[in-house]
Amino acid sequence: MGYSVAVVGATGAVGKEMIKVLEQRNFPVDKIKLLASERSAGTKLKFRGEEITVEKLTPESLEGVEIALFSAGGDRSKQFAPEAVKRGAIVIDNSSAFRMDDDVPLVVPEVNPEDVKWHKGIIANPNCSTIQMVVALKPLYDLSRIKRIVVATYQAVSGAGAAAIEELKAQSEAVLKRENVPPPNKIPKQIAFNCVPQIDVFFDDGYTKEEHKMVNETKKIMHDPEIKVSATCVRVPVFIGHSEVVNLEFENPVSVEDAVKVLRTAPGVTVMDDFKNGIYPTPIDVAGKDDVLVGRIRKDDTIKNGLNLWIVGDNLRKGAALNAVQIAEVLIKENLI
Ligand code: A2P
Ligand code: 11C
Repeated sequence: MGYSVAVVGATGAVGKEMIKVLEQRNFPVDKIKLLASERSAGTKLKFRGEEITVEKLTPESLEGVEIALFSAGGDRSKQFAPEAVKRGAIVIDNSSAFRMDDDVPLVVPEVNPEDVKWHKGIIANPNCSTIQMVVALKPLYDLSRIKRIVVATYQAVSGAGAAAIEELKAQSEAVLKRENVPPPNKIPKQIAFNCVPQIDVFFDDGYTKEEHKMVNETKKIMHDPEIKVSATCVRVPVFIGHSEVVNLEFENPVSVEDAVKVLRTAPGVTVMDDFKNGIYPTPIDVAGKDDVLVGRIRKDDTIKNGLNLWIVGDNLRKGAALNAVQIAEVLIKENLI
């Protein structure tokens, strides 16, 4: 038996990946609805070889849907997720609209799958940079509580959506052809051949919204409000794959050997760490992969119980579409749908 599934934001960078992941994982879909804005209504996208017409997202378009995967931006989620729930759907929402609500679970299946049980219609999918970090940190946290995380990210443009991918392409072509570079639009400064230390808007404390998300979401997913997180988020000219430099301070000593050992068997993690042979992951290695790749695992001798790591994840896949579909799979496994 399958389910009636809707992908909301089906024409976007994450929405398209959701369709692909549903196909690739053979998710039990009986009926699929592909919803987007009026601009895309009438266009066709393929699902399992069949052409499906994209419909305009309206409250009525959500009628009969059992599982709704939302990735059409926070405003659409705020407006339409309650409409889907009212009509009997469970919403898995990739936006930041509900993530910090007390009655909405924020779930990464490798870390806190049990939280799906208390959902009240909406389950939030965390931010991509948070997801890949906690997938790699949970097995280490289980060795010894992590007291403090200092993270710097190197985030791909696809995190800012399909238009940002086009922005990097167009700007890069213009630079190489020595033409006028199209002005910044989705990314606040020129991203071609550049790095931009601003993702999303600034808050009054000088940190960006993306940095706040990494702090707050990590505490909620890890069930540890005391964990200290200091984040700096940077956009880099990469199409797919977020990278993170992560410095950890543990309560008790954790050796490099123990960290590698536990990460080698951790769900959703692949260790690529052999510096003597030049082995470590890069975004190109992770694009299209399900696992988070971890390398450069080494001791930080400047603090008590410190480790440094390099974590790379496909932001559209584990960072968004795959994690959302995995949440739906947990719901099915737990008979919650
Ligand atoms: P559309 O392609 O019709 O604009 P991305 O994150 O890659 O920019 O994608 C955003 C997704 O959200 C797209 O599928 C986009 O549809 C969808 N979207 C944007 N605005 C709306 C809206 N007002 N109603 C429904 N879907 C929307
Ligand atoms: C980026 N992490 O790379 C952002 C995109 O809260 O889901 C995801 C925003 C979010 O731009």
